[in-house]
This record gives sequence, structure tokens and C-alpha cells, in this order.
Amino acid sequence: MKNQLIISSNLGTLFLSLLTILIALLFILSSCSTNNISSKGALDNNNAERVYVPPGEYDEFYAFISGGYSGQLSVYGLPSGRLFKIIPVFSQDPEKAYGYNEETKPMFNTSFGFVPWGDAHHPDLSQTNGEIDGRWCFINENNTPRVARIDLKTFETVEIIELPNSAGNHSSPYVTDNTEYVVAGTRFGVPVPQRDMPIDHYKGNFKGALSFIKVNPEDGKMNLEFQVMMPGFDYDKAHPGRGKSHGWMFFTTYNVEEENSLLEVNASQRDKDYIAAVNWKKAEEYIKKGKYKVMKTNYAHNQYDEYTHSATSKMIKEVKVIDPAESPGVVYFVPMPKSPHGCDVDPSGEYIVGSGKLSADVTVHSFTKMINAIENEKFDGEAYGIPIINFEDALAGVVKQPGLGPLHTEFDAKGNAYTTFFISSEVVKWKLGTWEVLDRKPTYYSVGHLMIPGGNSQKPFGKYLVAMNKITKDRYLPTGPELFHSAQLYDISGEKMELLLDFPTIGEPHYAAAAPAELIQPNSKKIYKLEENHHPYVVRNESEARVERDGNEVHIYMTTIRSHFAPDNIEGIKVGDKVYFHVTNLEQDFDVPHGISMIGANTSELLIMPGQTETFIWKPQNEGVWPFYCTDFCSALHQEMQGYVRVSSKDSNVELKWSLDGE
Ligand code: K7E
Ligand code: CUA
Repeated sequence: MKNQLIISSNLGTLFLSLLTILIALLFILSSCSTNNISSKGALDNNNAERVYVPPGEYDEFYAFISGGYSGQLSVYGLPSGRLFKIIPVFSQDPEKAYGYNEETKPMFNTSFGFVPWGDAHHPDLSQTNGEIDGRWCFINENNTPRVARIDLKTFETVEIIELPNSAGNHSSPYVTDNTEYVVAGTRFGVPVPQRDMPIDHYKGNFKGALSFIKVNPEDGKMNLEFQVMMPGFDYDKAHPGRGKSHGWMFFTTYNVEEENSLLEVNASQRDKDYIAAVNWKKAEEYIKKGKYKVMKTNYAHNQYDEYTHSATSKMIKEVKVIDPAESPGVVYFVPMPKSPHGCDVDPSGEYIVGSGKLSADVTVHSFTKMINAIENEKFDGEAYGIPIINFEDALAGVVKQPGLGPLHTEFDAKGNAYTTFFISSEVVKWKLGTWEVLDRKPTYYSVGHLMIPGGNSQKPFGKYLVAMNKITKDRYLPTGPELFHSAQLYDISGEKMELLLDFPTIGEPHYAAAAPAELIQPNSKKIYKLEENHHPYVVRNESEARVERDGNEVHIYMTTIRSHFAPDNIEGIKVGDKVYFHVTNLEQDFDVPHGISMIGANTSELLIMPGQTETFIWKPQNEGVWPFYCTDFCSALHQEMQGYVRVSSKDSNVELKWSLDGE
């Protein structure tokens, strides 16, 4: 009886197992038939393994993905798609007190005053000899024209420069072969100088400034060297020449119609717009010879100093301007079909790919042919004194009907190009030189930019491709009406692209850049050395901690170390005072920040890295005894890391005093 039971229960188990397998098979079959297998990630290959980075191991690449309207830059690992850091650049970030503490507020200074938000589109990494060198990341701000530099030792924004005479800094900040320049072309034509005039006087009167920002090769510091003052077209995207075309910068334009209303119709009238080819080496010669105009203007240049842990802002009043009509050899126009968006140069520097948004084909120009036409002075008229090269004379080839709505192109190291198509939602791989389409893969959905590590340099790494999509729809669990955008990782090491992974992004990812980890990881800073801290309110040990009154301004020189503040009891503060907390983190160990927040402070917390000093202002409004505490769980006794400020009435005579443990 007992035996029988066991047998029958064994049979039962067997039956159940068979049933499970059958159901699983049916499920797999049905999911194959209803879903494109590549859209869900294939079940029968090792895709999961190819993106899996085991716990405790590192990713192969750092990827820097723009945050678009979040104004930030996020740092991801590839191939895992893990998020490492969000670097605030053009937007305030209460988590890190960026733009809230007194030290970083000057980073947001502009000719319009304090601008705490920006639209960040295109990160680009510094290069040496046309190869990514892992030193700095530059990124443009579209709305209030600015370019920022992020130091890849600290992963902090260390410099922001405003662009005068510009509006919508979109064709930016692309980096030349040796980081001689980052560029900043205006998207919107505007009156230069800005003045009151009827909008419909646009044509012929508005201008488009192309700014060339020189980068100091030693420390990366930026300087607006000169502007080329172009006609008022919309300068959309840019790409520097590489190798043989080093010394040139190419811009796509749209709205060469110079329309000022209903551009979706009126700026699409002409069959072709232009690539503006700018010979910046020639422009430099004009500058050297003094052949430029100095224009009065006003723009901000903000720099963060790693040793004072503080930013300063300077207003600059002049800019050197080159008029291309009076400076032969600086600018040529090359016709490009149908409101081109992306402007991309291949690693050899020979091919200039323009993505006509409304064109059925992708048009590629040849740098060599363009130069030949220039040398033979074979022009097809001029626009505003700028010679126009005949379309056919520069044409290298056409990728026939590759997809709908081409936007951006990147390259691998094997002579292939990859173009995104917004309307048909796909990435298309094609061959440079033969122009044949080799492969296409869907993206989910409506892809904008794509990025191959090193894919806009002379040395693409060519293993992965990241597509950044505008629409997410059904890719993730829904989170109400607003969804994160999605990025998709493809393996491009074989003949055919393979979709490996989806991952969400912060804000709207426009462009991205990536570098092998070994270029960046060894230089990553771990702490700020206390002895190198030259903040004006630093205190290097607890015995120097103190409180000083100057009229109704009170300066608290405070320190933090696991697990207390010094001082932690402060009395003699009065309603109406302006209290500065200058807090130095005395820790000298990697990854031991302390935070501080004060009840009712109209600002963010501080999150202070080891060896750093930061400041916030608190204006006590009511009498009482008010606590502050550490916001970062820093030790087993983090919860004990707290203190009090006693606030007395305006006219009280409570003496100013401070203490730690009664001392
Ligand atoms: Cu195509 Cu601003 Cu480069 Cu977005 S832009 S996609
Ligand atoms: Cu310091 Cu928590």
C-alpha cells in the first residue's frame, strides 16, 4: 500500500513535470508567434551573459548620456547599463547641493542673471590625435547658450562658458582632433547685436554666430577665441574634420529660406539646404593678422576651482568676429538635401554624411572632391558672399532608400556606418564607399541619436552601439503618463547587429559618448586632500572650529567626522541673522561623505566629500532651539550625528557661544 502510494505519487510528479514542460513549450511558441523575438530579447542565445557583469566586477566602458531637459549628464556602465552617477551640469541638484550651495551658485551666472536650468544635448569627450583621451567631457546647453566642461578625474562640472550673439546652442560642442576647439553654432537666427525690430524683418537681417572655443591643452580651460558671423540660417549639427580634413568644421543648416513662422512648412520649401564647411585654420590666420572686428558684448565665464572648492563668475565684454564675406577661404556652402539634421564625418575624415530629415536617401559628400572644387574655384553662385559648391562636384555617393527620417550616423572601425531613422524606428548599417545597406534592426521606438564608443573619433572601438529612443510605450512597466526614455544596446561585433539590452535613461537622452574604462578609471579622484583645501572658510581640525559674528551675519566654521559635528551646540543666534554654515568634512577616506541639513533652511542639504568645504545660508525666522543633522548614513552612529542652534529674539543679549561636549 505504502509502496503503491509512492509509485503513484512519483507518476503524479512525472505527469506534472511533463505538463509543465508542455505549457512552457506552448508559451515559448506562442510568444514567438506574437512577438518578434528580437524585440523581447531572444531566449535561445546568450544575450543575457553578454551584458551580465557579475557582482563586484567592472564594466568595460564608461558611457556619458545626456539628460536633455533634465540639464544633467548621467554616467552608465556598458555593457551592463548600470547607472553610476548623475552629474548635474546646467540644472540645480539638491542631492549634491549643486547650484544651491554658495560655492557652486556662480556656475549658473549668465548675462540673463542666475539661470538654474538648461537643456543639455551633446556630450563629447576630449581627444588627442583624433582618439579619445579620457580627460574631459564637454556638453552644450541649448536654451541659454552655454558649453560646460566636466573633469573626468572628479566627474564634476568645472567650467561653463556662455555664448554671446547666439540662441539655441545646438550644433555644439564637438571636439577637434587634438581638442584645439569645441564648437558652438547657434540654432536660431537672431538680431546681432540683439535689438528691438519687427520679427518679419528676419530675412537678410538676422545672423547666425558660429563660436570657436579654444581649449587649453594643459588644464582644459575654455576661451571663446572668435565667432564666424554667418547668415541667419539654423545651424543644426556639427562635426569636426578628422585626419585629412582636420582644420575644418562642418555644420548642417536648415531654414536657409530664412522664414520666421510656421517653419514646418516654410522652412521645407527648398530642395536643398547647406553644409557650411568652415576652415578654422584659415580663420585663425585672419585672427593672427588682426583681420577681425571686435564686438561689444556681455557673457559669463564661470569656473570651479578644485582647491578653493568654489566657483567664480566673470563677465566678458568683447568678442572677436570674422565676417565670412570679407574673409575669403573661411566658409563654403555645400548643398545637402532636405533640411538635414545630423552632420557626421567618418573616422578617415573623407566622408561627410548629412541626414536630410525629409529626404528618401542619405547623402554623403567627399572632402577630397570638395577641396578640388574649391581649388579650381568651381562654384555655383554664392549666398551672402559665401561661395556655393556645386552639389554634384562634392558628392561622394548616396545610400538609396535606407529608411525614413534619417537623423544621426556613427562609425565602426571596419568602414561601416550606422544611421538612425526616426520615422521607421530602426538602425541601418551601411558600407562607406559602396553605399550598400548591410543590415537593419528595429529600435523601440523612434530613435534619435546613436552612439558607438569612439564612433565619432578616428578610433572607434566598435563593439557596442547604443540607440537612444524618444518613445518608450510598452518597454517597461508603466509609471503613469510619464515614462523614462529608453536606450538600447546592440552588439555590432558581427555581420549583423544584435539587440542585447534595454535600459532606462535620465531625462531625454540626445547624444552620448563612451570611453574604455581603462582611460578614465585609474585617474578617478578618491578624496580631496585637506592640506590642499584653500577654501576661505576651511578649518582643518576641530580645535579651529568656531563661530564669528559680523553685524547680523554669523559665520559658523564647522567640521564633520564620524560621527559628530564640531561645534554641535551654538547659542547667541538671533532672529533676522544671516547664518552661514561653512562645513568641512575632515574625513580622508574614500567614499565617506557627510551631509548636513537645517530645519527650515530654504536651500538643499549639503553633501560634502572627504576634504571638501561647502556652505549654505540659513535665516532663522523664529525663536527656539533648532536641530540640524547629518543626511548621509555615514557610520553605525550616524543617527547620533546631530546638533542644536539656539535662536533668541532680535534684541536679546544671549552671548554668542559654541561647544562640543561642553568644551
Ligand atoms: Cu538629434 Cu539635439 Cu543632437 Cu536630439 S538632437 S535626437
Ligand atoms: Cu555623517 Cu551621517
